[in-house]
Amino acid sequence: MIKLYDYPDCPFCQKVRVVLAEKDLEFDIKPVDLRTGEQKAPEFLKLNPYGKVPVLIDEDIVVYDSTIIDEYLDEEYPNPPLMPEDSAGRARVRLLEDFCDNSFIPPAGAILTELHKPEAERDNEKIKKYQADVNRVLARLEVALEGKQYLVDDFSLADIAFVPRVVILPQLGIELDARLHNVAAWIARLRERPSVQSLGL
Ligand SMILES: N[C@@H](CCC(=O)N[C@@H](CS)C(=O)NCC(=O)O)C(=O)O
Repeated sequence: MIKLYDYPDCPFCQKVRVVLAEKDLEFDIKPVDLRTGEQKAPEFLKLNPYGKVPVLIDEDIVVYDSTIIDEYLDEEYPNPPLMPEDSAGRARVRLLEDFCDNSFIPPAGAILTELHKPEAERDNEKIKKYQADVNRVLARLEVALEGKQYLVDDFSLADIAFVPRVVILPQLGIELDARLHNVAAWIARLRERPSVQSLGL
């Protein structure tokens, strides 16, 4: 049985859970309490020297880093495929996953960190700056989605990378710009998928 070392609110763990659900794979959740620093315990560092979740164990294979885990799962359990068949398409997926990790997840996470603080301690200027960063990413996705249902060919790991934060835009205090029709339709399409619904976001 596959084991997933997981923290419920972690967007990287959520990415992996969507892939497991898409492939209808059974797995055991091993909760790691990031608040008590369990991820830096010697036993956990043996699994992932970076001391971060997610970590996936499949029989005797230990894989960490959500993007690498998702590709591992797609190769090991190819149905349904979540990567294009051609290398150019796969490169486009990887570029978008990298863009998501570098430009989307950090400002979205920073907004949540501020919003979790008591109101008097929040830095509203910071929140506005990070919301502007998120909106810039959404504008770029609008262009990438022109004439398409999903970011690269069929539903893929590129879409999954964005799922955890794109489905909680209202919680980030972001109202989607009415001009972003492609993004709005794409989010609605993502929300229809049982794998995305299984996150309970
Ligand atoms: N690049 C990694 C990032 C994983 C990551 O940053 N996980 C966070 C939780 S969302 C973590 O474990 N943080 C604990 C720490 O850094 O101590 C991935 O994609 O899996």
